[in-house]
Amino acid sequence: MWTMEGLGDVDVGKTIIVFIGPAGAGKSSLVHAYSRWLEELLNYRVYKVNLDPAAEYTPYTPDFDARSIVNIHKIAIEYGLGPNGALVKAMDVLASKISIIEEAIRSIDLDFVLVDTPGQMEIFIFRDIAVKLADALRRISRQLVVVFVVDAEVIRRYEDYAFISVMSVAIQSRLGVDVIPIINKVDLEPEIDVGGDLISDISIVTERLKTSGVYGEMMKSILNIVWLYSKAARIPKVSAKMLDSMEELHRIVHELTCSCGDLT
Ligand SMILES: Nc1nc2c(ncn2[C@@H]2O[C@H](COP(=O)(O)OP(=O)(O)OP(=O)(O)O)[C@@H](O)[C@H]2O)c(=O)[nH]1
Ligand SMILES: [Mg+2]
Repeated sequence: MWTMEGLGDVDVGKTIIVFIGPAGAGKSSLVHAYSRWLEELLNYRVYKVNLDPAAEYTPYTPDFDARSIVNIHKIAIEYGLGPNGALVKAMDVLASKISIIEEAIRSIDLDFVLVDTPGQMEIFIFRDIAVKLADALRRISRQLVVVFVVDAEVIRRYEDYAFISVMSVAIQSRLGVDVIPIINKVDLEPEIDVGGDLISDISIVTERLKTSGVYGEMMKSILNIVWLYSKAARIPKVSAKMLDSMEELHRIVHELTCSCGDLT
């Protein structure tokens, strides 16, 4: 432990990775796959956090589980809410109990903490919980990144790549945390040729955008700004199912958290 001005005690040993992404993109599967890869291949000790109170099933066994402090079924009945309303309420209850989550993560002495978030990404990201969680995690460790998981089946055009790049930077600016976009389920789309290595040259992406006119110009301008500020200059293409390219994800996580820096 060491002290950094304004942040109090900061644990330099713990790397925290928060998985955010649209419903069904593979966040929980990635927490499972990446934790297994870290544990079995590199002998790291990994703490798994489930922050989805509505999860019926997780492929991994959570070490900390939001379902132990928020009961979404009780909330739905008590407040007379439907599934989305109950999840919004559950997220707000969770935000009010952030100190419990913070204390649980702070107190464990492990190498990695992987945090799984709810499928309804907008309910997480647009509520207080996301900002409070980022603040709490920053107090615990400065080795903190968000992985923004997108399904390979929705990345078909360079415009789609542009969209996820913009989303990543938007999440980065809301949470104040570096964001790594990743494309999951590449086993279903092995021929995908958008993203990956090509994006290390922004001009390739902007040249291949098909959108013309004012929206095309807007997209190019936005991409150039995004390029200036995005932290990860590559988008790893992985498969949680096949445990494919976990090392590529790990390399980018390491580059962003170790202050050693080559992101190109
Ligand atoms: N083919 C393939 N399927 C995958 C992969 N990763 C996840 N899946 C499948 O995609 C579905 C959704 O995966 P989850 O891990 O539950 O995704 P999630 O983002 O946690 O979903 P929610 O929390 O419900 O939003 C499941 O049926 C997974 O088995 C992958 O790399 N390849
Ligand atoms: Mg999930």
